[in-house]
Amino acid sequence: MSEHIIYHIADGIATLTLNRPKVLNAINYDLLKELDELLDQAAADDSLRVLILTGSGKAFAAGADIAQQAGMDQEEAAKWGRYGSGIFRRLECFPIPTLAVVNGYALGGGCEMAMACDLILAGEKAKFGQPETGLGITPGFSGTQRLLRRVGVSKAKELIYTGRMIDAQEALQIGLADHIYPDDQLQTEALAMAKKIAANAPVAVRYAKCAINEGAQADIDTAITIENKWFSKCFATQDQKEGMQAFLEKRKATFLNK
Ligand code: CO8
Repeated sequence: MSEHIIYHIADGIATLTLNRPKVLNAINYDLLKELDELLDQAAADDSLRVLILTGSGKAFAAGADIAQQAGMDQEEAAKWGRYGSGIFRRLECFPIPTLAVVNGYALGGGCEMAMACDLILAGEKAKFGQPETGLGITPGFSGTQRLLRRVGVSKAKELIYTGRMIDAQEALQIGLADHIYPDDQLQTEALAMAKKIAANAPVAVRYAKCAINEGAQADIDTAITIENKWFSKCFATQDQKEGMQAFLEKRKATFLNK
């Protein structure tokens, strides 16, 4: 039974809602542990096509729990940073697509969690930032590394040095957020996108994620070879046969996830 995260499944879409609204969903050890366990559960569920991560109340997550970190020594901080980074890396490599649905503040560890998802869909009132330098620390859940990969080195440096909070519009403009929707339509639009993804061949979607994630870490020649591996593997699936046959027969494909 989860205490800090609400887990809901419908139509092949799992929604994880961070649920510590009184502290703006601040990320503590128990919440991360629950996230890890729920990822185990979701990974074992063959019926799932998309995973959505969102927050309850007025925040996605306003960062790691400052009260829990305040008394840490260097060794404890290293351990805590590795723990969070490990779970966020797991999220980044999660086999099915992940959508961060940012309904409010995504600060510090909250922004880092959103960046570990494939796409960031923001409500109009969403606010992003890495305010850690104002607390006397650097980002510690891989934010220095993922922010620079999303927005470029100098913009990442500016945001981290100043700790400046940015609104959804600016996040979209610099490539941190991928879409903005009116706040009251955010969850509906996110579900609509998840359903669109879920309607495509599940194996092909998973392989596409593998190709992009693996290729993003490689030089272009290696990356092209990586793509060829995943592309050709699709031709060993029934869904490739079905997808192409359905096109030729002018009917809707029925994918079997194999
Ligand atoms: N941790 C703990 N509690 C928090 C956090 C947080 N990150 N954010 C908000 N809260 C609590 C507040 O203390 C407050 O509690 P209480 O009601 O008991 O006083 C409650 O949530 C509501 O917050 P506010 O009253 O402050 O709400 P406002 O609407 O006035 O302000 C803000 C909203 C601007 C979001 C403000 O709460 C804020 O600045 N929060 C902190 C943001 C921040 O600095 N985040 C970074 C945290 S550090 C981090 O994420 C590092 C990640 C890597 C860790 C690895 C280390 C090794």
